[in-house]
Amino acid sequence: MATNLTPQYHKAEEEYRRAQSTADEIRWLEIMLREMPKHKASEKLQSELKQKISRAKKDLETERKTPKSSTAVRIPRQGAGTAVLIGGPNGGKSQLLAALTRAKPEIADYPFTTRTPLPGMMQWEDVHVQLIDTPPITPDYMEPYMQGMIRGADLVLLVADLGCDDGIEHLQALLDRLNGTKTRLARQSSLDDEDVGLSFTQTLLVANKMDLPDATERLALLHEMCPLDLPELEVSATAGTGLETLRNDIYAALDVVRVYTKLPTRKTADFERPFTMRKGGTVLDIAEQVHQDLAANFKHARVWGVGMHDGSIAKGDHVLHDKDIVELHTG
Ligand SMILES: Nc1nc2c(ncn2[C@@H]2O[C@H](COP(=O)(O)OP(=O)(O)O)[C@@H](O)[C@H]2O)c(=O)[nH]1
Ligand SMILES: [Mg+2]
Repeated sequence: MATNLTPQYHKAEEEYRRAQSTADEIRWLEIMLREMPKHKASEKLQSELKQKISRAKKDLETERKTPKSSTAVRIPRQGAGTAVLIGGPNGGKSQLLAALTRAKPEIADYPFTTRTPLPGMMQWEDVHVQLIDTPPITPDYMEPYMQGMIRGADLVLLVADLGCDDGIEHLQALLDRLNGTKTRLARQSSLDDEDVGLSFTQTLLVANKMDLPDATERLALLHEMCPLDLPELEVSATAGTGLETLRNDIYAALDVVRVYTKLPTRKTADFERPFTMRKGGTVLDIAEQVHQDLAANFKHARVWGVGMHDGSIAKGDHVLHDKDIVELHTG
């Protein structure tokens, strides 16, 4: 793209992708338009954005005329990122949450044991990732809040049940169900350029119950019956196989770096509580996380880590790396 888009624009675009209501969509689209540099090269983008805003406003009007009961279920984001477990009934979503976190979901071999979303925190080295267990998606029913949960997540763990012959059918039904919405699964999170509100969330296919007989044959059949362009991992939630790799893959998919902060008055950094942010994030992004005032009054930082001589001075736009140590100075 020839247009130079600001970091604020990209942030607004990311929020727009996660938007869970039409009103939210409009809000972020308007910020994107405001942040867009106004010159010849961006005219096309500007007019596209204006069209999206006017279409979204029409949608909002229609929604207001046909009010639905409130459907949003919001679980506050916590940790380095959020991964949502979804799947048909009995695939082992709750078992996976129990195996990867300290949460204690109800696990049973009959459908709809899980009725409300349940979060748990998964540890990865010295950081935590939020996992959310959810009720099943079936041809007859999908909880109205599921779309918002998927859109808002950093990662979806699509759980396939390879322990029984119905597993493939369940998976196909779930995909059909989602294909009827503006919330879809894909290799990478993105927004559709043309279709307003069509949002893709990065997904990992978790082939579960690989300990059971015929699971391998069923997986081959799954590939044949519903070819998915998704990275995939074979696990057994009960036997524990593949779970270490799953942990690593979940963390890696978040694409974050850890940064430790150090007070100027202290000799060592606070290694207990790393801050995390998307790869490519800067010293100023960390300052904002630590405290608004710190970002507002930021003068410079000293950085220990990749490409920096110990404690050398860095500006706000210095890009940080995993395990860098930052000392923030205000003026
Ligand atoms: N053999 C085997 N059984 C599993 C595995 N994961 C889950 N289960 C069993 O499958 C049933 C459904 O599990 P649950 O986690 O409640 O499924 P959910 O409906 O997707 O949450 C329970 O009886 C689990 O013990 C697995 O990897 N192998
Ligand atoms: Mg469950």
